[in-house]
Amino acid sequence: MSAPHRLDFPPLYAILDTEQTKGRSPDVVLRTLLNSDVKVLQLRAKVMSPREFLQLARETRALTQSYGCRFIVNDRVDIALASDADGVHLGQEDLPLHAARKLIGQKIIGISTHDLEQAREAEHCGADYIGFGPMFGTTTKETGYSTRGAHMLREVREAVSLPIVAIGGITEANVAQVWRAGADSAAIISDILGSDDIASKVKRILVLSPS
Ligand code: TZP
Ligand code: MG
Repeated sequence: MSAPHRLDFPPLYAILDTEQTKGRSPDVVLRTLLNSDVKVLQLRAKVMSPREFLQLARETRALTQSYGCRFIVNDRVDIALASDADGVHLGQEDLPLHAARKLIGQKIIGISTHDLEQAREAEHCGADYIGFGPMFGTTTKETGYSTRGAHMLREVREAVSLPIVAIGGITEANVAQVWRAGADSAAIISDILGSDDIASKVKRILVLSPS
């Protein structure tokens, strides 16, 4: 089974990781990202209670909607549904795609992939997009995989027609490589959230983008 239509992804896939904001409130960071023309945003909250995560997801839903920004919840189908997010992003150890699809219906499901086989499987099982990485070295997440690099991304690009969101160690300095290798979108956490001036950082990245 494959997804009915191919989603259009903007060049930058922003991730609001509540652990990576350098002490700034998620709300302030969210508003900055939205004012910087971010058009798809994932909320990643690894240490919040489900209740806090849901509260933040509801606030994020309201604000992203008013900016015309797509909103994806990381890991949690229940929170994606309860906050009326546009979709959910699932890793290889999260709820399997077929189970998530039963629950979430036509909403977006993105699947993290790390090799060709996982990418093909995600496409075959009806994912709406895949994440692929880690592209480069990252300390934000212990992925258990060596860096994939532009060469592997190109192979995946040739093998699947789903939108690809590249992730892991992507920065202003290497993001162009990722787009050139065929990623529809680049997901970036630390290079953006670690910046003292998030708005300028996002603008500089978007200026580099092909579209
Ligand atoms: N999944 C694969 S690598 C990664 C995730 C969530 C971390 C990306 O963070 P950064 O800081 O952009 O390398
Ligand atoms: Mg996950």
